[in-house]
Order: sequence, then structure tokens, then C-alpha cells
Amino acid sequence: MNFTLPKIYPITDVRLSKISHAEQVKKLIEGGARFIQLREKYGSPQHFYDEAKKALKIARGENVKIIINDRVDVALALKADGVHLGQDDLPPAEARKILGENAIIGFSTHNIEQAISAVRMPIDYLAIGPIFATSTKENPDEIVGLEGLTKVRAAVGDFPIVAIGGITEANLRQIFTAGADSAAIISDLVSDSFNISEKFQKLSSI
Ligand code: TZP
Ligand code: MG
Repeated sequence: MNFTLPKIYPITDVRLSKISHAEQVKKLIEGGARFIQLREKYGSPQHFYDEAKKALKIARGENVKIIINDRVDVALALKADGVHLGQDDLPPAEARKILGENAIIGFSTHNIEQAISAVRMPIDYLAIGPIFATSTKENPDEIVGLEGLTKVRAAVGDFPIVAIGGITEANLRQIFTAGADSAAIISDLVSDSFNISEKFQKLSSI
């Protein structure tokens, strides 16, 4: 593995933050982020490509890794550091063939069965969620809960786990106690665009 999962894994959201992916990346980097996922659920692939390109340019200058949500084509075209795939995206094994052995590939799971199958795939980390209720994701899967997270940890040994869904400053500690290596956070981190750097710092110090 050519990277270390960060304790706090920030994911961008243009609707919530009302600023561009590039601006969010800049603020996150100012707060100390070294590993950021760009997530664009509403724009066209072409728009996402253009916006991600600007974000990548900022990150490259700072040696910060950028993971592209959903789109293997965009990740490949921009030579991003990796891709984060969901259950309905291109299968991780196909993404691995396309992006090569050095790409970072993450894969979303929503229950213990999916998590157990994920560890046999050519991925670098699995995400499990939603741990808590979230309004950021449309049609979220059933809540996994802290108990679910602990069961996944027990089932997958030391495989890298990212917890996601409804994670905030208030419940962050519980995520790590329950077995996560990393917490992926959207709304609690980027909703107040004037406070992104400080918020990242604060979350990282918990
Ligand atoms: N996958 C499961 S929950 C979720 C995703 C993308 C949304 C997480 O956003 P938030 O605002 O941190 O709950
Ligand atoms: Mg997806």
C-alpha cells in the first residue's frame, strides 16, 4: 500500500459548501488535509472533469492525494491518485485493471456481507456506512450503527476501514472506539465554507 489512511477523510460537496471543489480542497489543505475525495453527484461528467482538474492542480502543488468518487474515467484522464467506488459502479477489479497497481481504490459497503466480500477484492480500503443517519446521501442504505461497525471490524481483521455517514465532532471518538481506522466526513466538515480549515484541524485533534 502506497498511502496511509488519514484519521479524518474529507469529502467535497459543492451543494452543501456552496463553493467549488478546488476552493474546498484549498481550505482543507490549509487545515492540514493530505488525502481528499472529490464527490460530485449532480454535475455532468464533463463538468466534474473540469472542476476536478482545477482541484487536482492545487493538490499536486501541495503533494496531497486526490480520490475521485464514482468515475474511473475521470480519475484516469486526470491521473488522480485513485477512485472511490460504490456497489453499483464499475467493479473494483475492472477499475484496478484500468488504473493500475499504484492507484488507490476504495469501495463502499453497507452491511457485513458486502464488507466480507470486499476484502477479497483488489481494493486498498473499504468504507462502511451509513453509521448514523445522514441527509447528505440520497436514498441511503439502512443504518449500520456502531455495533455494525464493530462486527465488520471483527470480520475483516486488520483490513483498512473507513466509517461514513452522519459522523460529526460529537460522535467521532465512538467511531474509532468501534473499530474504524478513518472517518469520512462531508456535512460536518464542509457545510460552513468559512470554517472548513479550522473544522478540519479541530476534528483531527479529537
Ligand atoms: N455514503 C454513505 S453515507 C454518505 C455516503 C456518501 C454521506 C456522508 O455524508 P455526511 O454528511 O458526513 O453524513
Ligand atoms: Mg458511487
